[in-house]
Amino acid sequence: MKQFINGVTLELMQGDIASQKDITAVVNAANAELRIGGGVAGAIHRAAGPGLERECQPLAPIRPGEAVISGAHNLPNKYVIHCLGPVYGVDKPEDELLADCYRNALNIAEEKGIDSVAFPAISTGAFGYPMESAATIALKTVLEEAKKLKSIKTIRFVLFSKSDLEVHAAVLKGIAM
Ligand code: AR6
Repeated sequence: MKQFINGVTLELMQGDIASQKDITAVVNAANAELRIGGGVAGAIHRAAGPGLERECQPLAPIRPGEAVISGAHNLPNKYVIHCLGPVYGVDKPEDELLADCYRNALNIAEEKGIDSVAFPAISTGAFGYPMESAATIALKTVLEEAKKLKSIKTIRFVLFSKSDLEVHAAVLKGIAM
């Protein structure tokens, strides 16, 4: 599914965030320590190799809502943007902290002149954020930010399961109407 806003293409697809060959910066659903973990962080660090963790150590720890950028090492991308999502029910206000992740990631990408960014569904795995609420925040934030973007031309959401993709597609349709 694709949508065009202000010269930016917003794409929703099912897939693995660690194998987005045509994307300049992939976003990591990180832990505060920027270490290898499970889920997205595990997939990204395994594909990138140990150099990614080494490069990230001076940047850690990060706070919920914060984003930092590193090289992509053995990933097929140029950069990784690491975002710490809120733990649902713990880090408050969780809706604002989740929106901050998307906003801060896009701002960092703009500062670097990056043309394409791929996001996973931050906080919806180990951190327990309900998929539909998280999708609404993520997509609304990205649509709002898209109006101001200059260098970014493609924003892709890479969702792990078919049902996660369907939830995002339904939410996007609801927002776009
Ligand atoms: N590609 C795309 N999406 C994925 C992938 C993948 N390879 N693997 C999982 N997902 P999570 P969080 C989906 O747990 O909730 C880690 O251990 C997954 O189904 O990766 O922000 C870190 O070390 C879910 O929908 O991130 C942190 O401690 C979404 O990506 C903590 O988990 C996010 O799941 C971060 O938790």
